[in-house]
Formats: sequence, structure tokens, C-alpha cells
Amino acid sequence: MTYDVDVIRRDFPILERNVHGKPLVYLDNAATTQKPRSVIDRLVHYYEHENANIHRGLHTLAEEATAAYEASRLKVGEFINAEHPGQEIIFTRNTTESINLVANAWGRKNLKPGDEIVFSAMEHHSNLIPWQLIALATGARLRFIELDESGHLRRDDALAKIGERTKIVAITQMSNVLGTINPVKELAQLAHRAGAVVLVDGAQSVPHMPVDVRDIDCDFLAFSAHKMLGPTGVGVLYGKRDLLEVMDPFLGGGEMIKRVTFESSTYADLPHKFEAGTPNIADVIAFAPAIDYLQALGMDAVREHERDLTQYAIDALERVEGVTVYGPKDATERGGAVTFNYGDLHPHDLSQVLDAEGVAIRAGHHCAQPLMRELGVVATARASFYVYNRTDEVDALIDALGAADRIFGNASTARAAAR
Ligand code: C6P
Repeated sequence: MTYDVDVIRRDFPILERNVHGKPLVYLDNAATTQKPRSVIDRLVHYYEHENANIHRGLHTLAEEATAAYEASRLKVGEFINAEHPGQEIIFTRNTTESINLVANAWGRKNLKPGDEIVFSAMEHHSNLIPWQLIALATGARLRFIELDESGHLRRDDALAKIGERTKIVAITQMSNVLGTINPVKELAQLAHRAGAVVLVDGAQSVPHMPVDVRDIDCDFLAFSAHKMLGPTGVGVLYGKRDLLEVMDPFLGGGEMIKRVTFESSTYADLPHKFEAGTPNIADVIAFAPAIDYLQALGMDAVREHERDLTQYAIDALERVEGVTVYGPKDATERGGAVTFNYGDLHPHDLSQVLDAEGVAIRAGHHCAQPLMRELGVVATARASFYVYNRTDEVDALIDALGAADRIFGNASTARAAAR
């Protein structure tokens, strides 16, 4: 490993706090990550020294804020290796809005009855409901690629479902429930051969592994700053320039126009055509130090750290009697969202007991209800890791499961059920 976790933990003020008298063990990183001091300081600096609206004013503050905002755009574009960072990166509120932008601005123009939208059985609602809505509006049909027993996409089903009727393949690169890493490069090849475009939901992948849009050759990539050390309220949509240029705007209003009459308008050049109204200036600007931070660690090192920690966690959880871990068990094939159940204990109860021990996990359906049904459960518990997590925090999770067992007698319930 190329960075010292103990050293970087000092950059995250929140990791020093206690919860219910116990040191915070934050294992809910797939929901949102904590922020380093540099991101927090950048926000404060912006509001104390640069606050102004961008692209409009000709005074010093407006020029400084505009320069910082546009510098963030270039940094984000370079981070994912976009060919034209100044035009292909659109700032939205979150991954959800980025996907809705494509579903509306691309979908309404390009989908008609009989066309097919292909996604997978492991999609987050954010990469499902926008397509349901656009299918209703256009008459297009929804198809999903099924999963095998181990939580991978079935390759034969992908080959069967992606065909001449397919117009878009919208797929997550890393599942927020199973952790599975999907072969998006291969799926993009299949889709392109069929004449379809590809949207990659990178909400869980871009924060955790190197992602190169030119290598994948995806047409769109959506992700959120808040899941990668950045502030909330900032999403990214990458789109290939040629595609974005011929798409109509998603939202209309200030900033996205060239010339307006009472009857009609012409639209601004990329990327402003898709950024109507005053954007989230401060948070976009404070996203830049988050990317600097990840780049200083190195995305290969980030992936390596999480891979080792995830394997440690899966092995430790599987040793606990009564625990069922979902998704691939080999950390080389998956990311650090580890979903599990503990006997017949409801994940909400489990989460509460863990919270009393200072351990923060997520419990519920993780915005993936169709996948929960495929797994035959209504809810699960989920621990998810990031750059600052350590093996002793996994140990704390396992110890806290022991506390749950003492309260609910859960492992014994599981033993009784197994008999
Ligand atoms: N998943 C989780 O705890 P937003 O909320 O727009 O920033 O991200 C949506 C989203 C889209 N795709 C995937 C694969 C995701 O995991 C998420 C967010 C969080 O799993 C909150 S539900």
C-alpha cells in the first residue's frame, strides 16, 4: 500500500468524534463519504473571499469565482480522462439528476415505440425510474440483464438482450448493494455494435477505482461529488461532445441561452446549454480539492486499500455464525459495499444496536427494491468502506455484532433455524 491510513485520518476532523461515548466507526461510505479539511476550508474560503455569481459579473469577485468554477470543471474532466473537459463535463446536483438529464434530453429525441432500453437487475432506483418515466412517455420498452448466483451479470443474457432494437444500455459500473464490478467496457462494445449508446452509472465506481471514459468508450458517465470526499449538491454528467451538441436542453432558464425572443431562443454552447440558472458554485469549487486529495493518494492505491479491507471484512463476516454476505466473495471482482444479513434480525434493529456501539452502517433496501426481491429479502445491512477505514474498524463491526447477539440472541436463532 502506498499511503498511511493513520496519517490521512488526521485530515478528516469528523473521524475524531465520539458517538454514544464510543469512537465513531464510519462504515456508510457508499451513502456519502466524509470530507477532508482541505474541502471544508475551500468552502469557507470561497464564502469569505470570493462569493459572487458566475459568468455574469465583470467585477473582480465574479471573475475569480468564475475562474475557480471553470477550473473545477477542467479538473473533473481530466480525472476521468475526458477528451474535451471544457465542454464534456456538465455540473448537476447529483448522479440522479445527471441520469434524468440524459433520459429526458437524449431519450425524448431518440426513443420511439418498439425501441429498447437495457439496464441490469442490480440498478439503483436512480438508474431505473428515469428510464421507466421516459419509456412511458415514448413507448420504448425496458429490458434488464439478469444476474447469476454469485451476483455477476449473466453474459449470455447480456448477449441476448442487447440487439438491434436496443437504443441505450444504462448500467452501473459498481453495485451499491452487491459490490459487483461490471464489465462496462465490454458492454459498451456490444452496445455500439448494435448501434446503441451507453450510459455508465459511476456513482460507486468513480470514487473507488481508476475510471477512464476514453478507455471504456462510454457515451455518458454519471457520478456524485459527495461520494468521493467532495461536498453534497454536486453531480457530474460526462457526455461525448458530439452527442451533447445535438441534444436539446434539459432545463430552460438563465445562463443556458444565446438569444431570446418572446417566441423562441437559441441555446448557449456546451456545457452551459445544460446548466440553467445559478449553479452550486461554492460546492463545485470545493470539489476540486477533493479530486486533488484522491489524486495525491493515487486511484490505484485507493482501489488496492479498499480491495484488501473488503476481503478482510468479507472473511471476518463469514466467520460469524448466522451471517449471510451477498454478492461476489472475491474482492478482486468487487468494490467495498458489503451487504449482509444476520440471522433473522431485522437490519434496522441491527443498525440501531451497532449505532449504540459507535458503528455507522446502512440498513434498508438501498434504493434497489427490484434487486432485494431477486435476493429474496426485504432489506439488508450494509457496511461500506473508503480511503480512511482500517481493519480495526472491521473488528469493531464484528464485535458490535456480538453485542447484537447478546441483546437479541440472534446467532442462536440462526442456529435453531438451521437445525
Ligand atoms: N446510493 C447508497 O447508499 P445520488 O443520490 O444522486 O448522489 O446517487 C444516486 C446513486 C446512483 N447510483 C448508484 C449506484 C448509487 O449507489 C447511488 C446512491 C446511495 O447506496 C444512496 S441511496
